[in-house]
Amino acid sequence: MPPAKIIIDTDPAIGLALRDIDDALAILYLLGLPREFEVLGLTVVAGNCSVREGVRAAGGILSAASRRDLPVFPGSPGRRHRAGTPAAAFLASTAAAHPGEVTVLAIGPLSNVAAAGLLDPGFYGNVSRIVMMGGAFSCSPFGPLPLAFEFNFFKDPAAARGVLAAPCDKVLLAADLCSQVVFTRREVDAVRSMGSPAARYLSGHLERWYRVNHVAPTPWKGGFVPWDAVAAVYLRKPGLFAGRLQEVRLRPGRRGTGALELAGEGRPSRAARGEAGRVGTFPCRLPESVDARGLLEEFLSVIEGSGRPAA
Ligand SMILES: [Ca+2]
Repeated sequence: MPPAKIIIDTDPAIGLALRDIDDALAILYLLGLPREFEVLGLTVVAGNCSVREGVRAAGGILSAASRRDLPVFPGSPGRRHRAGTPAAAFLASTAAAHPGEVTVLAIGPLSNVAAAGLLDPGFYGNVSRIVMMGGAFSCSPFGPLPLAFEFNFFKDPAAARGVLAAPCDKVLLAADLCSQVVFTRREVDAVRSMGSPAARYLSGHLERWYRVNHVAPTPWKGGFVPWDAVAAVYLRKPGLFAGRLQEVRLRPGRRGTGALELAGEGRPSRAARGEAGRVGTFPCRLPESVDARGLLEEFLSVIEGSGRPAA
């Protein structure tokens, strides 16, 4: 079988102080599997970093994987997703050139993906599916508050809504699911002991990010959540996840926070009733639990070979 075509839409911030490194983990994982995944290019969106910072970080990640041949396209600089970016044009034209074949792995705010949908009304019909990391049902990085929050959807709620409403197959890896996986001292040390180019590149970044999280008041103890890498592993090992197709919506009145709810959950608020026609519910495949140990082992086994020349 030929490798599956993928575009990774990303906000890679690795190398910037106190910023998450999870996009780099996801990208290096997939680039470590060239027989299974053909990464056609990276599209960069503002989120964890500016577009300019993200393009620079993407270059470093591709160098670590010996894949500087891959194109990187700058995309939307912020909340107002603009159709006229190189990233949106690449997403739309590539999907159109390979109808039904391209998976979009969206691991940043959804501005670029939404922009591609505006640029080409056929975009969502052309993609194979959109696998996105975003939204939260009850999870919050701010400790034990009853306040669901998720960064990717928070950064561009209009784009999130647009992509959730897209008429194509969608897989939603929400923060609640991803936070079942914690990258601990054990995994940091495992990467440090590896000799692959990807592992050597990641080792210092993992150590720093681990230490930042060790003192941060997050609800997950003993390490950090490798958010985007969870979504990347889903592409190869969906069997590690359990879930089903569900009707999802942005929580009425809280649409700017990335808070989600399942359709029919709870009693509709006055705001929800008033907005019923506009709030909408959207079918998404929704993994709800994951074999965290199996996922980490899978991730480590691929990183151990990532960036080595193909045999
Ligand atoms: Ca990201």
